Amino acid sequence: MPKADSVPSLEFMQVEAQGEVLVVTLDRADKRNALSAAFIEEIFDLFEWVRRADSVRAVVMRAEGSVFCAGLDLIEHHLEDRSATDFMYICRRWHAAFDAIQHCGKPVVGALNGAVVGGGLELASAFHIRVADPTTYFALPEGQRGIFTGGGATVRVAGLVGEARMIDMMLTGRVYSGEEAVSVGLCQYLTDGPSLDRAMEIARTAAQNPPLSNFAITSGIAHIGNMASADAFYAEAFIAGITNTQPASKERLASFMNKTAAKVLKS
Ligand code: 1HE
Repeated sequence: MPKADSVPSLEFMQVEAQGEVLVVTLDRADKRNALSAAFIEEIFDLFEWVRRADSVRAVVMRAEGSVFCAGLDLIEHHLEDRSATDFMYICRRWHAAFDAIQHCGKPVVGALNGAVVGGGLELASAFHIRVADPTTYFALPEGQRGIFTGGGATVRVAGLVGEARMIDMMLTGRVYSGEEAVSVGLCQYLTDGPSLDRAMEIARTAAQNPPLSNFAITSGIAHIGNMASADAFYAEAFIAGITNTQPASKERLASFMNKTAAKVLKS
């Protein structure tokens, strides 16, 4: 695979490298960052690039404006008057784009604010870590809109909150926020101030891990989750065989043996 050259040209996002952390900003605030078909293609292209960019060790995704992401561009969808086959193809592109995020090999941290709804939650559920602020709320309004999730929620959101909660969210439009959102698994962190500061801290911390370890953690666990236990144990051993014998792990283990490595202490 060729190394990454320049960042692909972007209409709906901005990117800025802050050291080893790439900050990606959803930049369609006038439409509440609704995801049009072209926006989804851009996400796919950007994360295919992230995967190859050695200079990027972690990603933070944030949004411009008061809403993280309002999901599917409902107006485009309505005006396009798509056939079932057309929309199946659109969903497959969403799956490809969000898979490109989840499996880019680098930790992706969401700095969330405002509504994270419908396809916006499908996007956020492809991140490895979600940080919410006091304005953040999560919902799946598909039932009310007379549609169904098509961007991977049946796998990723059900994986986070469980099938029963997801069905409730879709049938009733139930909204989760604050500590409740943390407790049901929609996000791992809730901040008093802007979620971006905490997301950057988390991304910088994760960026210090060896790239191969981060690749294994961000991709391996999700893949293993799809396997029967005997295969899962085998795959775990295989991943650990490669990761736990890498040069970067040998250096770190030597520094533990020499008592120069940090201990694991209660904070
Ligand atoms: C949009 C969209 C959109 C806003 N598609 N244009 N998603 C939803 O059901 C959520 C729909 N949106 C909302 O409920 C509200 O817009 C929000 C709560 C997110 C934000 O409210 P607010 O008052 O800040 O903004 P607004 O006045 O409603 O919208 C501002 C503009 O954004 C307006 O455009 P304008 O040209 O009239 O200024 C809106 O039309 C536009 N806008 N949301 C298109 N979603 C793969 S299947 C996935 C299935 C789903 O994602 S279902 C969930 C869809």
